[in-house]
Amino acid sequence: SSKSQLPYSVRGKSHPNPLARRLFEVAEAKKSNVTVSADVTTTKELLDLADRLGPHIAVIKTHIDILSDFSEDTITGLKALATKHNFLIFEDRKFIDIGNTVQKQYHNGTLRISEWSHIINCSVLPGEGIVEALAQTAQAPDFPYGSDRGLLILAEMTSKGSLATGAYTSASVDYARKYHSFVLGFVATRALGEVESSVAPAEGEDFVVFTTGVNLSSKGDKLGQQYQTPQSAIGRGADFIIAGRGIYAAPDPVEAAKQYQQQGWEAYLARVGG
Ligand code: 5BU
Repeated sequence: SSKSQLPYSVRGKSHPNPLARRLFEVAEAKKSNVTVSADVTTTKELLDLADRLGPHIAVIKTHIDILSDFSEDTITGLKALATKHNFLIFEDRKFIDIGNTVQKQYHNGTLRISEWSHIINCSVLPGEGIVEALAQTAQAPDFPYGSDRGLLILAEMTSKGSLATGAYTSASVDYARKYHSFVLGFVATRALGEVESSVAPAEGEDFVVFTTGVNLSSKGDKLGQQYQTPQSAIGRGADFIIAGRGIYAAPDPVEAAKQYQQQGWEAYLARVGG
């Protein structure tokens, strides 16, 4: 956004969304804009990774449905570590269905995502109703988990041949603007301020951009993933960089997390001129 030249501390103070304020505060306090994509398959590995990497990350991104042993202990453990290390939790569930179904997938159900995940994401392929439905659930007067919940719209994807482009990406911006009290921003490969939208921006609009597919040592994988470096992602407008295998599959994940933290932070400082 046009705000991407401003320090996180400034954006955090003026942001209308309480969860965005918290996100910027966490980044500033820990000097980290790293989200680790903790794509491991057991609760023990997930909690172990979260505890070891916790000091170096702003957000942990989960795919909770890839765990072979998801249980109450997964939730309790994750929540405790998020408090211990002051990071936020982002379940990369990519909701993509009619409003009535996504409300049930988000709230209660087997995975109880609304109970423990601060940030969720959705595709706007189904149209505006998906955003409306998720906002309605999280902003209901009797929603039990308070106001620290927010949505990222999946505006672009990093995989080869992604169809999340053009009119799809424009609609992502439209719905973000229309539901800006719940939408924190986007998962995208760049800032989307210039994307054509049929909805006018609110005064002081400041969407947060998360960019996946960040890796320091690889250009991609054999299944179509395409990588860029922290410098490149942040230069294109990422506020938070998301790295998975680059960190958790490194010989020493803690050292790798520190490296992404340092490079991500330096690229951010260079962007804000500090
Ligand atoms: P990797 O190991 O850094 O390639 O993992 C990338 C993670 O980000 C993984 O959890 C994907 O599901 C996720 N991802 C992505 O790679 N590209 C996208 O466009 C989106 C999510 Br959205």
